[in-house]
Amino acid sequence: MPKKKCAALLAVSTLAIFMFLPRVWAWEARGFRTPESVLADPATGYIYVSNINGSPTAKDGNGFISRLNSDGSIKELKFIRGGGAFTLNAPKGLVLAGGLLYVTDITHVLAFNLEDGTIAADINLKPLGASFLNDLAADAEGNLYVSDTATNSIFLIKTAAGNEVSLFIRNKRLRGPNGLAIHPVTGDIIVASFSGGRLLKIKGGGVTQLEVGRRFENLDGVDYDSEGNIYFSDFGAGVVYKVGQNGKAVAVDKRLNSPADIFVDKVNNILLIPDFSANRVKAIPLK
Ligand SMILES: [Ca+2]
Repeated sequence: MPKKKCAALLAVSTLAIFMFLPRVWAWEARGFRTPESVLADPATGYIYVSNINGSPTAKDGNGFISRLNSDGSIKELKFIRGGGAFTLNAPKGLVLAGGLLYVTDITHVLAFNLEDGTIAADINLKPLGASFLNDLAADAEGNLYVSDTATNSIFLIKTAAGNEVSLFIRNKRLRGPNGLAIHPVTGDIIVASFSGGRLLKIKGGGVTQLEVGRRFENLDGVDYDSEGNIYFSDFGAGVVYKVGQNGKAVAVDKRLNSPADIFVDKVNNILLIPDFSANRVKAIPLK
């Protein structure tokens, strides 16, 4: 084959390969300290990771939040850290609402400005009986739902009403409520039960089971993709599952130590997984 023709063919085939590759490659970021939760900001592409750094219950003042670029490279390992105006002990669940980054920290929920990481609010839920706050979910009205794994409770913070706090539900059937998500169609609150190993649904003040085939070990994170499929993590088993339209749970990644509060990045169509005891965050392109 003539050299020129060969080069042209090579160029065309290379282009074809790139056209059929997913837009975002799988990546793995390391160097975290007990990463619990992750989210990507659709406006900027930045990824935020909460680092407990030590025991999930220790009031040790050493927790921090990392900021990553969208390719998984670490921009600032300790973008937000305590000291001075506020304390971060064991930051866990993350959610964006009203342009702020909210994070749970044992008995408090703190809000931060995304640009510079400065504090915007420090909400104390201890007077309502909070003892082990875990995940957060936000609805379109700026209501934040906050799980308390230790007291089988979910608290409500109305950000549009000056961060007014109340008890949303306390029910033994929640069995260690951990991850929270809001159903994209029905608006029901979906709960990952850590002790019960089930996905649950809160509707009309009652708790029902979401049928996904079987009981799991210790469920932690839960989220939806843009097609309404559920993803959830089994912290105890080291597996992340997807539940498709047929209602069956299928493993997406089995090679994890302890996947915690996962996140579906709907802009880039990737699944972000904080692997708690492995001190890493994995990104997996979704099909
Ligand atoms: Ca800590």
